[in-house]
Amino acid sequence: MLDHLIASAASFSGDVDGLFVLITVLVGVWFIAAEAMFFWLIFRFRAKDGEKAQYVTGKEKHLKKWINIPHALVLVCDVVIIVAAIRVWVTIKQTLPPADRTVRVVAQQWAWTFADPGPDQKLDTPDDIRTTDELHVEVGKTYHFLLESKDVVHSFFVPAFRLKQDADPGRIYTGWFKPTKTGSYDILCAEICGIGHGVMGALLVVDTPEAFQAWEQAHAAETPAEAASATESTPAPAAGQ
Ligand SMILES: [Cu+2]
Repeated sequence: MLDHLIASAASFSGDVDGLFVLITVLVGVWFIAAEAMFFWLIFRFRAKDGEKAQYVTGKEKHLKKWINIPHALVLVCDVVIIVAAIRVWVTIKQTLPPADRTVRVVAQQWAWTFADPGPDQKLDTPDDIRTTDELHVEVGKTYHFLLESKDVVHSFFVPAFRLKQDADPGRIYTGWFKPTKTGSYDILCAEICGIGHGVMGALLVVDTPEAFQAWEQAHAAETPAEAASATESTPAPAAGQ
């Protein structure tokens, strides 16, 4: 709905935009009504020659309705906003649709590192594809992310997905998203986390299935070699220790 301002690239980003528009319209209507009433009263009851000013307390019944009726209507609007907000919250935060793929997202001062499960689709295996400041995902697939922080509180923020989740050290948060539009989108840190907070950005690349497969093959090919050479250079623990 707001994708002419900022790309809307996840299955739930339209829900967040809908909520944003709903709140803006409801608050906007009341703002305009209140300001219009305010200026009309100023104009209508402005100082006039021969007319004495009067003090109106608003306590009389016929005046009180000007407070009570708008008050009740504003409360109805509040309930509408709360119900709509809870529905979106449940979709994004309380629901975990089955994953096609699970990635790990690690925040630290001041970078993002990612682990894609690689061809075997399992994390923490030798064919994992580890990247820094760039996450590749496939369009139309449901992803789970396991979000953690190595040091302080960060926040995983993908504006195009309308997704934001704090990362606290010592905890692993599981969340989800489903990219719906290919392209490159920003990943930002949305929690002040030190001097490098402002430059703690990364790129989220939503690939077509073909492009993702090509990326996976290219990187999975180089990762086991690196892993193998790393294993070779690590001295084997001495027997008995
Ligand atoms: Cu941060």
